[in-house]
Amino acid sequence: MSSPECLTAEEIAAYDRDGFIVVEKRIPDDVVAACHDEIARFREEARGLSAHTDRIDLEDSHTADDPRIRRIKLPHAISRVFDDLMRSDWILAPVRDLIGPNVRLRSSKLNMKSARYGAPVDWHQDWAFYPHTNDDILAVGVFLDDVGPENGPLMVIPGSHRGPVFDHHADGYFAGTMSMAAAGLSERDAVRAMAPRGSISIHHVRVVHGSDRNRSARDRGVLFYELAAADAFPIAGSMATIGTLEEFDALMLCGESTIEPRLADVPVRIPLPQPPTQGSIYEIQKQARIKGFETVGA
Ligand SMILES: O=C(O)CCC(=O)C(=O)O
Repeated sequence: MSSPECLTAEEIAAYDRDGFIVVEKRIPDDVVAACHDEIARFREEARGLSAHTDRIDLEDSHTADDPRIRRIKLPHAISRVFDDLMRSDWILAPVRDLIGPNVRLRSSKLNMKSARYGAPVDWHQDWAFYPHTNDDILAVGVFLDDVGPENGPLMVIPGSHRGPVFDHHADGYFAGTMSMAAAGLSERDAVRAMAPRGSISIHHVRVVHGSDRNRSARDRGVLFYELAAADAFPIAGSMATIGTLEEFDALMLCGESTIEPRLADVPVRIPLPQPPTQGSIYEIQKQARIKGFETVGA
Protein backbone atom coordinates (compact mmCIF):
# COMPACT_ATOMS: atom_id res chain seq x y z
CA MET A 1 0.00 0.00 0.00
CA SER A 2 1.24 3.56 -0.69
CA SER A 3 2.15 5.96 2.15
CA PRO A 4 -0.66 6.60 4.60
CA GLU A 5 -2.75 9.73 4.05
CA CYS A 6 -3.42 10.54 7.69
CA LEU A 7 -2.99 7.63 10.10
CA THR A 8 0.34 7.05 11.81
CA ALA A 9 2.20 3.76 11.48
CA GLU A 10 1.33 3.16 15.16
CA GLU A 11 -2.39 3.65 14.51
CA ILE A 12 -2.32 1.28 11.53
CA ALA A 13 -0.42 -1.33 13.58
CA ALA A 14 -2.90 -0.91 16.47
CA TYR A 15 -5.87 -1.45 14.13
CA ASP A 16 -4.21 -4.56 12.75
CA ARG A 17 -3.47 -5.90 16.26
CA ASP A 18 -6.62 -4.87 18.14
CA GLY A 19 -9.21 -4.53 15.36
CA PHE A 20 -10.01 -1.11 16.70
CA ILE A 21 -8.62 2.43 17.06
CA VAL A 22 -9.76 5.86 18.23
CA VAL A 23 -8.50 9.00 16.47
CA GLU A 24 -9.12 12.04 18.61
CA LYS A 25 -10.68 15.29 17.34
CA ARG A 26 -10.75 14.24 13.68
CA ILE A 27 -13.98 16.02 12.68
CA PRO A 28 -14.15 19.86 12.72
CA ASP A 29 -16.41 21.50 15.33
CA ASP A 30 -18.64 23.17 12.73
CA VAL A 31 -19.37 19.82 11.07
CA VAL A 32 -20.31 18.26 14.42
CA ALA A 33 -22.53 21.27 15.16
CA ALA A 34 -24.26 20.80 11.76
CA CYS A 35 -24.88 17.13 12.67
CA HIS A 36 -26.60 18.27 15.88
CA ASP A 37 -28.84 20.62 13.87
CA GLU A 38 -29.87 17.64 11.76
CA ILE A 39 -30.62 15.58 14.88
CA ALA A 40 -32.89 18.37 16.15
CA ARG A 41 -34.83 18.12 12.88
CA PHE A 42 -35.29 14.35 13.29
CA ARG A 43 -36.38 14.79 16.92
CA GLU A 44 -39.22 16.97 15.63
CA GLU A 45 -40.06 14.33 13.03
CA ALA A 46 -40.36 11.70 15.79
CA ARG A 47 -42.96 13.76 17.65
CA GLY A 48 -46.36 12.20 17.07
CA LEU A 49 -44.98 8.90 15.74
CA SER A 50 -46.48 5.72 17.16
CA ALA A 51 -44.30 3.20 15.28
CA HIS A 52 -40.86 2.88 13.68
CA THR A 53 -40.56 4.34 10.18
CA ASP A 54 -38.03 3.67 7.43
CA ARG A 55 -36.10 6.72 8.74
CA ILE A 56 -36.47 6.50 12.51
CA ASP A 57 -36.18 3.60 14.97
CA LEU A 58 -37.87 4.38 18.29
CA GLU A 59 -36.89 3.50 21.85
CA ASP A 60 -39.23 1.04 23.61
CA SER A 61 -40.10 3.88 26.03
CA HIS A 62 -41.05 6.29 23.19
CA THR A 63 -44.44 7.96 23.25
CA ALA A 64 -45.89 10.46 20.78
CA ASP A 65 -45.69 13.18 23.48
CA ASP A 66 -42.24 12.22 24.74
CA PRO A 67 -40.42 11.35 21.50
CA ARG A 68 -37.40 9.10 21.96
CA ILE A 69 -35.29 8.16 18.95
CA ARG A 70 -33.08 5.09 19.29
CA ARG A 71 -31.55 5.26 15.83
CA ILE A 72 -31.70 7.43 12.72
CA LYS A 73 -31.63 4.92 9.86
CA LEU A 74 -29.42 5.43 6.79
CA PRO A 75 -28.63 9.05 7.75
CA HIS A 76 -26.52 9.56 4.63
CA ALA A 77 -29.59 8.88 2.49
CA ILE A 78 -31.85 11.40 4.22
CA SER A 79 -29.52 14.27 5.10
CA ARG A 80 -27.05 16.19 2.97
CA VAL A 81 -24.94 16.92 6.07
CA PHE A 82 -24.45 13.22 6.87
CA ASP A 83 -23.87 12.40 3.19
CA ASP A 84 -21.27 15.15 2.73
CA LEU A 85 -19.42 14.06 5.87
CA MET A 86 -19.36 10.42 4.67
CA ARG A 87 -17.82 11.47 1.35
CA SER A 88 -15.23 13.77 2.94
CA ASP A 89 -11.60 12.96 3.60
CA TRP A 90 -12.31 13.34 7.30
CA ILE A 91 -13.84 9.87 6.94
CA LEU A 92 -12.38 8.40 3.76
CA ALA A 93 -8.67 9.18 4.27
CA PRO A 94 -8.26 6.98 7.38
CA VAL A 95 -10.41 4.29 5.75
CA ARG A 96 -8.17 4.22 2.67
CA ASP A 97 -5.17 3.90 4.99
CA LEU A 98 -6.70 0.71 6.42
CA ILE A 99 -8.48 -1.04 3.53
CA GLY A 100 -7.03 0.52 0.39
CA PRO A 101 -8.14 3.06 -2.23
CA ASN A 102 -11.36 1.39 -3.47
CA VAL A 103 -14.11 1.95 -0.93
CA ARG A 104 -17.82 1.10 -1.12
CA LEU A 105 -20.56 2.15 1.29
CA ARG A 106 -22.23 -0.77 3.03
CA SER A 107 -24.62 1.14 5.28
CA SER A 108 -24.94 3.94 7.82
CA LYS A 109 -26.79 4.55 11.09
CA LEU A 110 -26.84 7.10 13.89
CA ASN A 111 -27.20 5.44 17.29
CA MET A 112 -28.55 8.17 19.57
CA LYS A 113 -27.98 6.48 22.96
CA SER A 114 -29.73 9.40 24.64
CA ALA A 115 -29.16 10.43 28.25
CA ARG A 116 -30.88 8.24 30.89
CA TYR A 117 -32.53 5.70 28.56
CA GLY A 118 -30.42 5.14 25.39
CA ALA A 119 -30.67 1.41 24.61
CA PRO A 120 -27.78 -1.05 24.92
CA VAL A 121 -26.45 -3.05 21.96
CA ASP A 122 -25.60 -6.57 23.08
CA TRP A 123 -22.30 -8.27 22.25
CA HIS A 124 -21.92 -9.25 18.62
CA GLN A 125 -19.69 -9.30 15.56
CA ASP A 126 -20.97 -7.28 12.57
CA TRP A 127 -19.57 -10.11 10.45
CA ALA A 128 -22.22 -12.46 11.85
CA PHE A 129 -24.86 -10.30 10.10
CA TYR A 130 -23.09 -9.80 6.79
CA PRO A 131 -20.23 -12.17 5.93
CA HIS A 132 -18.44 -11.21 2.70
CA THR A 133 -15.81 -12.79 0.46
CA ASN A 134 -13.11 -10.94 2.43
CA ASP A 135 -13.10 -9.01 5.70
CA ASP A 136 -11.69 -5.63 4.62
CA ILE A 137 -14.80 -4.04 6.06
CA LEU A 138 -14.99 -1.61 8.96
CA ALA A 139 -17.23 0.86 10.74
CA VAL A 140 -16.19 4.46 11.38
CA GLY A 141 -17.95 5.91 14.44
CA VAL A 142 -18.19 9.71 14.60
CA PHE A 143 -18.55 10.89 18.21
CA LEU A 144 -21.20 13.60 18.24
CA ASP A 145 -20.88 13.98 22.03
CA ASP A 146 -18.06 13.57 24.53
CA VAL A 147 -17.89 9.86 25.38
CA GLY A 148 -16.86 8.71 28.84
CA PRO A 149 -17.31 5.58 30.96
CA GLU A 150 -20.76 6.67 32.13
CA ASN A 151 -22.64 7.32 28.88
CA GLY A 152 -22.47 3.93 27.20
CA PRO A 153 -19.18 3.90 25.26
CA LEU A 154 -18.62 1.34 22.52
CA MET A 155 -16.79 -1.62 24.14
CA VAL A 156 -14.48 -3.81 22.08
CA ILE A 157 -12.62 -7.06 22.79
CA PRO A 158 -9.16 -6.33 21.34
CA GLY A 159 -7.78 -8.97 18.98
CA SER A 160 -11.11 -10.80 18.62
CA HIS A 161 -11.21 -9.90 14.89
CA ARG A 162 -8.51 -12.54 14.39
CA GLY A 163 -10.57 -15.30 16.02
CA PRO A 164 -13.62 -17.31 14.96
CA VAL A 165 -17.01 -16.03 14.02
CA PHE A 166 -18.96 -16.89 17.16
CA ASP A 167 -22.38 -18.53 17.37
CA HIS A 168 -25.05 -15.82 17.09
CA HIS A 169 -27.98 -18.26 17.01
CA ALA A 170 -30.50 -19.06 19.75
CA ASP A 171 -33.64 -21.18 19.75
CA GLY A 172 -33.02 -22.16 16.14
CA TYR A 173 -32.87 -18.60 14.79
CA PHE A 174 -30.24 -15.98 14.07
CA ALA A 175 -30.29 -13.90 17.25
CA GLY A 176 -27.86 -11.10 16.35
CA THR A 177 -26.01 -11.51 19.64
CA MET A 178 -23.62 -14.00 21.22
CA SER A 179 -22.94 -15.45 24.63
CA MET A 180 -19.62 -14.09 25.92
CA ALA A 181 -19.32 -17.05 28.31
CA ALA A 182 -19.89 -19.63 25.55
CA ALA A 183 -17.28 -17.82 23.44
CA GLY A 184 -14.77 -17.98 26.31
CA LEU A 185 -14.60 -14.17 26.42
CA SER A 186 -14.96 -11.76 29.33
CA GLU A 187 -16.43 -8.28 29.41
CA ARG A 188 -13.58 -7.45 31.77
CA ASP A 189 -11.16 -7.61 28.81
CA ALA A 190 -13.10 -5.01 26.83
CA VAL A 191 -11.59 -1.65 25.91
CA ARG A 192 -13.93 1.36 25.91
CA ALA A 193 -13.91 3.87 23.06
CA MET A 194 -13.80 7.13 25.01
CA ALA A 195 -12.82 10.49 23.55
CA PRO A 196 -14.10 14.04 23.10
CA ARG A 197 -16.83 15.03 20.66
CA GLY A 198 -15.44 15.17 17.11
CA SER A 199 -13.27 12.07 17.57
CA ILE A 200 -13.73 8.88 15.54
CA SER A 201 -13.47 5.20 16.32
CA ILE A 202 -12.80 2.60 13.65
CA HIS A 203 -13.69 -1.04 14.33
CA HIS A 204 -13.08 -4.13 12.21
CA VAL A 205 -16.12 -6.06 10.97
CA ARG A 206 -15.11 -9.21 12.90
CA VAL A 207 -14.25 -7.61 16.25
CA VAL A 208 -16.55 -8.51 19.19
CA HIS A 209 -18.24 -5.38 20.54
CA GLY A 210 -21.31 -3.95 22.25
CA SER A 211 -22.35 -1.08 24.48
CA ASP A 212 -24.35 -0.62 27.66
CA ARG A 213 -27.49 1.41 28.25
CA ASN A 214 -26.81 5.12 28.81
CA ARG A 215 -27.65 5.60 32.48
CA SER A 216 -26.03 9.03 32.68
CA ALA A 217 -27.38 12.55 32.19
CA ARG A 218 -25.32 13.06 29.00
CA ASP A 219 -26.23 11.96 25.46
CA ARG A 220 -23.88 9.67 23.54
CA GLY A 221 -24.69 10.03 19.86
CA VAL A 222 -22.42 8.09 17.50
CA LEU A 223 -22.85 8.19 13.74
CA PHE A 224 -21.59 4.98 12.11
CA TYR A 225 -20.50 4.59 8.49
CA GLU A 226 -19.94 0.95 7.50
CA LEU A 227 -17.49 0.80 4.61
CA ALA A 228 -16.04 -2.06 2.58
CA ALA A 229 -13.24 -2.71 0.13
CA ALA A 230 -14.79 -2.70 -3.36
CA ASP A 231 -13.79 -6.34 -3.90
CA ALA A 232 -15.65 -7.59 -0.80
CA PHE A 233 -18.92 -9.11 -2.04
CA PRO A 234 -21.69 -10.26 0.31
CA ILE A 235 -22.09 -14.03 0.56
CA ALA A 236 -25.52 -15.43 -0.34
CA GLY A 237 -27.61 -15.80 2.82
CA SER A 238 -25.94 -12.80 4.47
CA MET A 239 -28.06 -9.84 5.60
CA ALA A 240 -26.64 -7.78 2.74
CA THR A 241 -27.54 -7.76 -0.92
CA ILE A 242 -26.00 -6.47 -4.12
CA GLY A 243 -29.16 -5.67 -6.09
CA THR A 244 -28.31 -4.76 -9.67
CA LEU A 245 -24.71 -4.00 -10.65
CA GLU A 246 -25.73 -0.35 -11.17
CA GLU A 247 -27.08 -0.17 -7.62
CA PHE A 248 -23.95 -1.84 -6.22
CA ASP A 249 -21.65 0.48 -8.17
CA ALA A 250 -23.64 3.53 -7.04
CA LEU A 251 -22.36 2.75 -3.52
CA MET A 252 -18.73 3.42 -4.50
CA LEU A 253 -17.30 6.31 -2.47
CA CYS A 254 -13.80 6.38 -3.98
CA GLY A 255 -11.55 4.38 -6.29
CA GLU A 256 -12.60 1.72 -8.77
CA SER A 257 -15.38 -0.84 -8.64
CA THR A 258 -14.84 -4.43 -9.77
CA ILE A 259 -16.78 -7.57 -10.65
CA GLU A 260 -13.93 -9.76 -9.43
CA PRO A 261 -14.49 -10.52 -5.72
CA ARG A 262 -11.37 -11.21 -3.67
CA LEU A 263 -11.77 -14.54 -1.88
CA ALA A 264 -10.02 -14.64 1.49
CA ASP A 265 -9.71 -17.48 3.98
CA VAL A 266 -12.29 -16.16 6.44
CA PRO A 267 -14.61 -17.99 8.88
CA VAL A 268 -18.27 -17.70 7.92
CA ARG A 269 -21.61 -18.63 9.50
CA ILE A 270 -24.77 -17.80 7.62
CA PRO A 271 -27.34 -15.74 9.63
CA LEU A 272 -30.24 -18.03 8.72
CA PRO A 273 -32.94 -18.74 9.54
CA GLN A 274 -33.84 -15.12 10.20
CA PRO A 275 -35.76 -14.43 13.42
CA PRO A 276 -39.57 -14.29 13.32
CA THR A 277 -39.57 -10.48 13.65
CA GLN A 278 -37.15 -8.56 11.44
CA GLY A 279 -35.98 -5.01 12.07
CA SER A 280 -33.02 -3.17 13.55
CA ILE A 281 -30.34 -4.92 15.60
CA TYR A 282 -32.26 -3.80 18.70
CA GLU A 283 -35.42 -5.63 17.55
CA ILE A 284 -33.50 -8.76 16.55
CA GLN A 285 -31.55 -8.92 19.83
CA LYS A 286 -34.70 -8.29 21.90
CA GLN A 287 -36.13 -11.63 20.79
CA ALA A 288 -33.03 -13.53 21.88
CA ARG A 289 -32.67 -15.39 25.12
CA ILE A 290 -28.98 -14.39 25.28
CA LYS A 291 -28.74 -11.18 27.30
CA GLY A 292 -25.59 -9.20 27.89
CA PHE A 293 -25.96 -5.67 29.15
CA GLU A 294 -29.65 -5.98 30.04
CA THR A 295 -28.79 -8.40 32.86
CA VAL A 296 -27.04 -5.51 34.60
CA GLY A 297 -30.45 -3.90 34.99
CA ALA A 298 -32.22 -1.14 33.13
O1 LIG B 1 -23.91 2.29 19.33
C1 LIG B 1 -23.15 1.43 19.78
O2 LIG B 1 -22.46 1.62 20.77
C2 LIG B 1 -23.05 0.05 19.19
C3 LIG B 1 -23.15 0.06 17.71
C4 LIG B 1 -23.30 -1.31 17.12
O3 LIG B 1 -22.55 -2.20 17.40
C5 LIG B 1 -24.37 -1.53 16.16
O4 LIG B 1 -25.25 -0.68 16.01
O5 LIG B 1 -24.36 -2.61 15.53
